[in-house]
Amino acid sequence: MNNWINHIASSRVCSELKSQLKRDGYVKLPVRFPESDCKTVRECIDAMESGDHETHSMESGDNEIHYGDTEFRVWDLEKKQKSVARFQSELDLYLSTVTGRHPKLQTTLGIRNLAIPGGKFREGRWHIDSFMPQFKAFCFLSDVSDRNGPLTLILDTHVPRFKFTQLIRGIYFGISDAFVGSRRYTKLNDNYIESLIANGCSLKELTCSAGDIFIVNTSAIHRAKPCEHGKRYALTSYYKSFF
Ligand SMILES: O=C(O)CCC(=O)C(=O)O
Ligand SMILES: [Fe+2]
Repeated sequence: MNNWINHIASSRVCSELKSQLKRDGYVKLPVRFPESDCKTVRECIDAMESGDHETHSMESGDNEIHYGDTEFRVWDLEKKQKSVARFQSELDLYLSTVTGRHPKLQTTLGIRNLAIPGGKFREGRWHIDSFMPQFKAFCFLSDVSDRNGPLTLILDTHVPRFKFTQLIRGIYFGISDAFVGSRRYTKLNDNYIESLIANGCSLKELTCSAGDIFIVNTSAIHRAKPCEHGKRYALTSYYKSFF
């Protein structure tokens, strides 16, 4: 066990974490997932992808592949892999202590991104997960540089004023959503993102070391930056609203 609970020092730390999340739309936790566990889970995700489920006592199914073969996703990993189950119960306990609430986990996604073939699959990645605040924990299982696909946020796009302005401009929802069967905000136009940047919005790439954990309000505009080199592995914990 990592005994993260011992790290929850004071109510001062808890309120700093909460106010950073509110202000910036993300916060890095002062606890980490140990490297030996990161390695076990990386190997597990690789084994799932190659169909070697027996070795890692995994079930098949629940897997997805996107962007050619470069993004592999496995859902409900907390139900299938012991280190992930332990990670998730410690994280839940940690977050309930920090927030004073009981964040309800929906699922833990394991994800692996490989370098994209030259020029392909770069566009159409920016989105928000929901209009209302939504919180996810991202635990990166490998070092993340600006070249292997950092989670990237557009700062200050989680604040209500920004969101309502985009709502009124018809950026997030459109009448056609009803016919198309998906919301406009699930795929934002790359030219729109460029116009935000030209108007002074800043990007924040969450580069980090293996084992680092972030809580992110994914109602901010974000994407996984296309991976140019190497690989990136992460666990993503989906929560019902908290904080
Ligand atoms: O994997 C990532 O870096 C981000 C993916 C994403 O958009 C999400 O989990 O909401
Ligand atoms: Fe997302």
